[in-house]
Amino acid sequence: MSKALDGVRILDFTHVQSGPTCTQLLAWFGADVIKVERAGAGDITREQLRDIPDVDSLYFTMLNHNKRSVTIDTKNPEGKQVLEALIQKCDVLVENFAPGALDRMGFTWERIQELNPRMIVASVKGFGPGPYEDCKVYENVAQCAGGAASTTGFDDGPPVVTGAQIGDSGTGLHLALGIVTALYQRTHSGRGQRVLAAMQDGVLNLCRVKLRDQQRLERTGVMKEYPQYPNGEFGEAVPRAGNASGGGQPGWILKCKGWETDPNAYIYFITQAPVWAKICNVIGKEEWATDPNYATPAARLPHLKDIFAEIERWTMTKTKFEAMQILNKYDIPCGPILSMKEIAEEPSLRKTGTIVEVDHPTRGKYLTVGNPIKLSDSPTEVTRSPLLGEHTDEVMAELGYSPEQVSALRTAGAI
Ligand code: CAO
Repeated sequence: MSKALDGVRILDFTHVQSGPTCTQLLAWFGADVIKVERAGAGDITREQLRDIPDVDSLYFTMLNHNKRSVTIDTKNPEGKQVLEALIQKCDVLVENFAPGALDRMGFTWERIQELNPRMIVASVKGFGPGPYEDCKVYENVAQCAGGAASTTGFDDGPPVVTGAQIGDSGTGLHLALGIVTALYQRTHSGRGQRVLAAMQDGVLNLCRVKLRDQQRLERTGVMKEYPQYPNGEFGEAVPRAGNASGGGQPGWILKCKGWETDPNAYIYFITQAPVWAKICNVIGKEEWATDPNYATPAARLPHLKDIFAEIERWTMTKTKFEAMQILNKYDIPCGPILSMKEIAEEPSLRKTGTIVEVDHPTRGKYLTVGNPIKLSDSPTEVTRSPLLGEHTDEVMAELGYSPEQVSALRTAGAI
């Protein structure tokens, strides 16, 4: 079956996490992704957090599926020529080097345009234009600068970063959308363009509701769905909301049976207004359904802490899965806190290809997260990440280099 991005060639100049997430998605949609790596070393993540000596790390293998790898020294004059040939042949160049690195290599936007006016040049940077534009940035820096950390955690503790890689993988996703949008525009404009996804912007986009709350706070001085209400103080900025779900549907994480020994024996429980009477029935507080202090969402807001304490008395008598089963019968929104172990072993995620087992020549079998976006006409088949330089000869031949030329370039250290 054909793939959505069949025929699209990507010159993948990405490393670490943000850029590789983006190009991996494009590869899963069918693009031919040619990853250019530094000869001898490659993407630094190949050797980071290794669990098997001398074998590409899971960090690398899980971010670089379905790609080809070529090694080119882009600071070597002959290596530069190979890169120029690739620029002429590809549709998109994706990079996430530190600011200015591509220019220092000699590949300014103007130079790339000269080589290939249809080329789309897509970049992840830490910050957009402004005071921090020259800074190098990693995941947690972006979470802090994008507003996530100041709004995550509990009121009486420090800012907290989240396990979800919203700075790296989140920005990679944003960039992928920018690239396919630019490819679409090129179908009628005939021109390439630059696509920039700054990590601070990507995180802030995902924290949109917190900027909403900042303005609500400034107008009213209080936000009733926050745990700071009714007893705590609100300051000038959006506070950390703990596990509150916000919106009109208050929620919290509650202990379940076994919580004393299992750090994940918890459930997320939402007191959705339309099912309030059912919640009261399930937890044995039928009187709350008609009590004016509890019957309406507005009346409940000052009592949320007590309400969740009461619900927790019930959830603590059930495992998280038993509680899920009972609550779902009544359409009460809730979700178990799943550990990574439970997720890895979940048969339904294996069935949909969201968790995939991949075989690798030096590592053997390992689990990875497959394509989370399912297209009915463009199925994803996850194939292993390439070994360093595995496809150099193949790609050089496609670029028109003879075996003798390839061998000479190798001797010169260009590839
Ligand atoms: N051949 C020769 N040189 C190469 C090369 C190749 N194939 N590929 C890269 N290089 C060179 C670059 O030209 C650059 O050289 P100069 O500094 O002399 O210009 C150098 O390698 C290193 O690039 P870098 O500065 O991007 O790498 P770093 O490890 O110092 O920084 C990072 C890493 C991630 C902080 C930085 O790349 C960055 O800020 N990127 C943008 C934001 C981003 O994506 N962050 C997320 C990272 S995932 O957590």
